[in-house]
Amino acid sequence: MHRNDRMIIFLGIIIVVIALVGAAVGGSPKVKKDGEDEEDDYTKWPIKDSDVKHISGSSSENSDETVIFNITDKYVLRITYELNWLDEADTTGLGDYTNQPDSFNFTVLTPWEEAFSSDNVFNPQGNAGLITETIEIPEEVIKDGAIGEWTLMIHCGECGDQTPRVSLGGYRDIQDTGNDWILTRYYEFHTNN
Ligand SMILES: [Ca+2]
Ligand SMILES: [Ca+2]
Repeated sequence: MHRNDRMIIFLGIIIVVIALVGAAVGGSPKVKKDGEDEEDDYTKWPIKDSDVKHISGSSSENSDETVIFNITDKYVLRITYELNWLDEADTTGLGDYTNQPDSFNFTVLTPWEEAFSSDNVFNPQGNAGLITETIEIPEEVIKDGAIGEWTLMIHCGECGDQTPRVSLGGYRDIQDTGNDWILTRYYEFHTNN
């Protein structure tokens, strides 16, 4: 073997050793460690309440409306959606009517494409209706799974008509064709800001 060949092999070995030492000391393993620290530490960060968002709308009897909320925060723990509606007042005057209850339900489609459906709820006669759904974010998607679009499908079901309190005089039901509503959203998340 020539002296030059030995020198080339020697330099080659030196380069490989430098590369291996460099990878062990710095480079990608260090970046991964930072990521792991953040994953471990977020549970120690304070829990903050998000702002409260309201969207109002209106539904016809037996129809669906879609509402989209966006989230940009990481480490969301749980998110709550509330649907409120107040059936129109009983009609008085020429006749005396009772406005029978209306019904609603809603389905939440998460950014990780899981669906949660509420019960179908009738408002108590003469009082506001309320449906509350709180979704706990699964641990495997807690880092950033809540980021993105949350789709709410609001279903207005049967709407009870205004019925005469006394059926004398030929009074007929007054049709109730739907209802206005307010959808509210808020959530809790860990943050170090
Ligand atoms: Ca009604
Ligand atoms: Ca109504």
